[in-house]
Amino acid sequence: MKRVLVISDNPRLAGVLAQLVDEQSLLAIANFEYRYSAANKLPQSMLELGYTPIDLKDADTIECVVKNFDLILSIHCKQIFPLKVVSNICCINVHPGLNPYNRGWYPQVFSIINKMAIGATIHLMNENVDAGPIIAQQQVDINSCDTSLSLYERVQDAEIYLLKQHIRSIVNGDFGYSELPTIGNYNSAADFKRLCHLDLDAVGTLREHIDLLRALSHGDFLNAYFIDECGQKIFVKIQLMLAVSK
Ligand code: 0FX
Repeated sequence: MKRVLVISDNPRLAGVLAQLVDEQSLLAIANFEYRYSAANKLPQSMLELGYTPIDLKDADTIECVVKNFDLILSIHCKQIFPLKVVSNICCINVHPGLNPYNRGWYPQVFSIINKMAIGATIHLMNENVDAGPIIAQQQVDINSCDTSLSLYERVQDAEIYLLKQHIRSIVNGDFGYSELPTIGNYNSAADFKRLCHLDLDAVGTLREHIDLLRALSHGDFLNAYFIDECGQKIFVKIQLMLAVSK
């Protein structure tokens, strides 16, 4: 029996995985353990799914993981995997971006702005973030009325589609993969933070400005802001609505 460790901080995808393990009778070929990362400050929904915490920064934990598992599935994990883990065990990441474009932080945000392709990727993990060989990918179109939230929801739909198609072969270890065509580009948390601070004197087309605001509009998150003349921080988000044709 394969020993599989699933690490996720995303309740929607973790719920889908539980369903797939059941529907595809994966317990016949593997034992699964489920963990959320120690960086998750709001773990209630993960606890409800039966996940328990793991700290990938703890040396004893790392030793234990390397000894006890054959495969690790990272499904939106808030902690970076240590080198010792990725170099000793087969680690596979389900990522909300179309590698190698806009690897790293919140890919859909950057794709709305720089027009690089977006979608979902399942890939082998290596020492670089979102840079390992690709097992499967699905591209998602960007619509003119998308915000970060609406696009992210369709990217997650694509991740679910890929998981359904490939989970069995991944657990079995009989999947193919291909190297990245180029190393692409990478965005960090600091890059996202920089985008959020709006420059009221920025010069550009209205299209560019709308793209920036919709890229930073994601439900209730307070992302984009400017500082007014009194030094107050004012948050901004936009709503886009497709006209209903009569
Ligand atoms: O599941 P996930 O997309 O993120 C998780 C990890 O938290 C993240 O560290 C890791 N890089 C990723 C692969 O998996 O959920 P989230 O709630 O952290 O983010 C979802 C989206 O929400 C994100 O794409 C953009 C948006 N968002 C999130 C935060 C925290 C914002 O617009 N502003 C924010 O402050």
